[in-house]
Amino acid sequence: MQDKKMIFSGVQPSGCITLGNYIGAIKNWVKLQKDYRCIYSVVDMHSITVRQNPKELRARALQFLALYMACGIDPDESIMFFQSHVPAHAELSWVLSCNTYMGELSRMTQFKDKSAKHEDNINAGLFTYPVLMAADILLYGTDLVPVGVDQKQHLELARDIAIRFNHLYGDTFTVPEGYIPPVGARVMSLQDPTSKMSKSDPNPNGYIWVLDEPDVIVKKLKKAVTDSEGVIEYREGKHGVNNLLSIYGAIVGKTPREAALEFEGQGYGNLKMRVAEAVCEELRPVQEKYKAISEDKSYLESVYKAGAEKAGELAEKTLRKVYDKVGFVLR
Ligand code: ATP
Ligand code: LTN
Repeated sequence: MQDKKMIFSGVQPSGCITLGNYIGAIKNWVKLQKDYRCIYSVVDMHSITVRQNPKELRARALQFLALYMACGIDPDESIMFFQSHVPAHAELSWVLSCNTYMGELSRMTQFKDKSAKHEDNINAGLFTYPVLMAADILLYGTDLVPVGVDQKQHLELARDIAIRFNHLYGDTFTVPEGYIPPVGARVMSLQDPTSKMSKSDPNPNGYIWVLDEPDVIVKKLKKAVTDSEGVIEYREGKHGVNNLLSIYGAIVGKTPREAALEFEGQGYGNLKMRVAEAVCEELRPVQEKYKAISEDKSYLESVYKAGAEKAGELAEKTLRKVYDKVGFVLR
């Protein structure tokens, strides 16, 4: 067990878990949990970089935990916890922020995108968000971080911070690698297939929620924006069709090009229906499991409490090492 490499990843409870989160991240978390020591967090501290309704945030965080399990994360195999339950995340984040440059953070595209979207609330947390993410990863000696392609830049920053710290203070952190899936690393919005499917999209037709009922999934996919060519091909410029082929491919285990061959000569209506069927089929067991798990509040509590305890122990060890290295008097 101790020889296995470490994995850390998380999703922020800032909306509903979408098909993008599922295909780009969580589906791979499940695959990896047999061969790695995995830690999967509901990163609630990240989500308050955007204003949240406190009551809804609490309910959503619990829902996320239940959904992680419904998607197949097994609490006997992987550690699951709420980020806010392990104080070492905030503590390490402070030390790392003193080793991160303003210039580096200013280059982050997510900061630029989110500050444009939330002009009334460009808070310091939104700016230092990637430092907290680096702390999440570096606390656990993480080797591999399974994420969608939008997180590549943050991951590179986490690597740079680790390398810099190791250079300044001596070998302390494992330098993590990203694990980005070959298909489905960037599921696009169904309404605007040039931008990524996002759980905080104000238009629910842009995303599929993993708990959407089958008829809603069919409706959203029927409305998906395509093009006027009427030809099913995977190629540059066909954003809508490419997206549908990628979603289908990620689910059935084909490349989008292979999927395109399967639908050659058929119409968009048929493609949309086949994608809808595949998505419904994939999500049906998740939805059934979710129903059972979410009703069992004491089970959920036992999972997140045990998770925080195990994660806390590992995190505390790293934090102590870091405090020692930077010259704090040890307790
Ligand atoms: P928000 O809209 O609030 O920024 P989000 O939907 O982008 O949220 P995150 O919590 O930022 O979701 O991401 C969680 C994980 O899901 C990350 O690994 C991220 O890379 C992945 N992910 C998010 N959206 C997509 C997408 N459209 N396609 C593939 N992976 C995605
Ligand atoms: N920033 C990520 C969520 C996240 C994360 C992490 C992912 C926070 N901490 C650590 C991987 C590892 C996002 O998807 N927006």
